[in-house]
Amino acid sequence: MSFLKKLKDKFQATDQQEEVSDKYKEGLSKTRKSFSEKINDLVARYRKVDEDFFEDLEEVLIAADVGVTTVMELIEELEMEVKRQNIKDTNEVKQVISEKLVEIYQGNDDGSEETSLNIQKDDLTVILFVGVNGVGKTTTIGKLAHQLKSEGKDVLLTAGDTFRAGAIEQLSEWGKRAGVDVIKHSEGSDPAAVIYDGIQAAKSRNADVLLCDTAGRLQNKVNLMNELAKVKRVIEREVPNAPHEVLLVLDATTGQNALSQAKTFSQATDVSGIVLTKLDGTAKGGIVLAIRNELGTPVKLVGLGEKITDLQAFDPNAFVYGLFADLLEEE
Ligand SMILES: Nc1nc2c(ncn2[C@@H]2O[C@H](COP(=O)(O)OP(=O)(O)OP(=O)(O)O)[C@@H](O)[C@H]2O)c(=O)[nH]1
Ligand SMILES: [Mg+2]
Repeated sequence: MSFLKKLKDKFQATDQQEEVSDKYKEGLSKTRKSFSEKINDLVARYRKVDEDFFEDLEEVLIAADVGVTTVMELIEELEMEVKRQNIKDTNEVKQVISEKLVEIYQGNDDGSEETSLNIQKDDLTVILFVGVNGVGKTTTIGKLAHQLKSEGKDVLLTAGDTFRAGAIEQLSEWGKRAGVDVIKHSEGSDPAAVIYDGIQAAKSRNADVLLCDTAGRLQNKVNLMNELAKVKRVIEREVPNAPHEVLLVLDATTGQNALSQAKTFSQATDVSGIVLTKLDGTAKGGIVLAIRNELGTPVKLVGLGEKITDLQAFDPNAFVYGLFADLLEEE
């Protein structure tokens, strides 16, 4: 059975799986449309798999923001695989591309272990969200709070962005929507002190998860990085082995710029995972692969829309299925 057919079967096996793949399909519709149009166009133009075909394929992948380094690797592997399987027909290459995309993402293991959030079973889990302004930190916290709460977890939020006017209010609004409490101080107060209070509140209430919002912009970048380091030290001091996750939020619509943000933040703080937001807003969803492959940091969550339910645990298979779903219908 072909790889894509296997994916299709997997995502139609249960209602739950189908719901996940529908979310991905919907969120990735812009990328899929542009991607499958181009791939179909390629396959129609080239009957034979030759060097020119690969050159054009390279361009399609680069245009989808897969990232030059990743594309080079991918093309090289595709060429080898095509030779190994003695593939002549360009139509058959679609299968190999989809298979290799999942492989590139997962490396050698099945990848499921490292994409899941490090949530403690019996103790408090502290998750710190970092990222430049406007990428979707606060929104993601609201969505995740909703998700964790619906799994029966006791969730608390803390408003560590005391810099931007309206930031505390915005988090409070998300707290209301998700039905969870928010620990906050007034605008302009010390973020580390708010986070400290959040931790004490979480401990005294026996909360399961504390989600910490932070500012995306301060007077300058050095201040921001220093502040994040300070906040992190407070968390480390107050809760053993915390923060359990430092999630760097990146906006998929900013393309390769997201990669350079990731490098800056990784230098200042140990980023344990990436949240890639606004995948629904771009035709260049290939950035997921570039991030995974070039930074080596796992993408743990993806934002596929603005609604409270539009956050998904990252699943490379669902992602690739979301990209190729149209090509599959035509077979
Ligand atoms: N389409 C779409 N929009 C999103 C997604 N995630 C966040 N947004 C939007 O992005 C905008 C910025 O989101 P915020 O959550 O305020 O971003 P932030 O990182 O907290 O920004 P600062 O507080 O300024 O640092 C909002 O309009 C959100 O609705 C997503 O997955 N898809
Ligand atoms: Mg915010």
